Amino acid sequence: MERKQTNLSVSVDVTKAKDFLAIIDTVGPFVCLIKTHIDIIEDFDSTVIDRLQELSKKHDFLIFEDRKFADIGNTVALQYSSGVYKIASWAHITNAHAVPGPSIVTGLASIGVPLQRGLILLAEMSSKGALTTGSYTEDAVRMARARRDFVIGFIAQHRMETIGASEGDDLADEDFLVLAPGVGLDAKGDAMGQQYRTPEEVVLACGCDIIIVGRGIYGKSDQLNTESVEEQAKRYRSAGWDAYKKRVSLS
Ligand code: 5BU
Repeated sequence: MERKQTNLSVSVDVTKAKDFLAIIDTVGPFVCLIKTHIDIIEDFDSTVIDRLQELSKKHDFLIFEDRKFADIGNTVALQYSSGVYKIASWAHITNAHAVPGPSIVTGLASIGVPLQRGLILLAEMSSKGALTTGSYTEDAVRMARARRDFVIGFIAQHRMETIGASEGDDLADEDFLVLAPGVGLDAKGDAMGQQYRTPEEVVLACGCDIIIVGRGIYGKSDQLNTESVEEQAKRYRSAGWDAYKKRVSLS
């Protein structure tokens, strides 16, 4: 983030490998992180991963597969390491629901720690009516604190620092990343329950670190317009980074 002066992560939710790679090559210079849903690519084969890894080196960004694991430890270890996608072999970061309890982190860590991967826990979701509130969020934060060798942060809508802390907990050196999806400068939501807030609200008012932006950058049209993608990436990058600089100058 510091090296490239950006806290923008682009979520590349398109179904054709060609569009997927074209968007990443276009936004690459402006992001710290590319977020993928690799299972929505219709013409997937292993060359897509080779190319994605090349782009990660070319543009200096990390890869985050938004897999949202949610099963028992043994199953998630298999899903993370094996199958068609072999996520652990290429995704620097992945994420998991807290719903199965600490065993999901144990299962994923058995694969991810030896590969120096990082895990994000879902503490709060952006969708309307999400059940990730109150004691659920607190327990997700406690699960993260218990595995700081592997859990590097949260998907959340607010800073999580003091949430779920008990008296006597030493939080002084705690520095979890907070990644916020549901970010848009032009729309307030979509027709399927997504809710958008601006980078200013998310980063400055609520203390999140990284903004995750999908359709705000590449729109919905079938025709990819790389000029407009580049323009939007620059726009979100400066909105996100300005809000971040303001926040750190206040703290
Ligand atoms: P959008 O096009 O900016 O709405 O895409 C948001 C992306 O973030 C999309 O890939 C979702 O799967 C992802 N997401 C989210 O929107 N909200 C959440 O709480 C989580 C992930 Br977790």
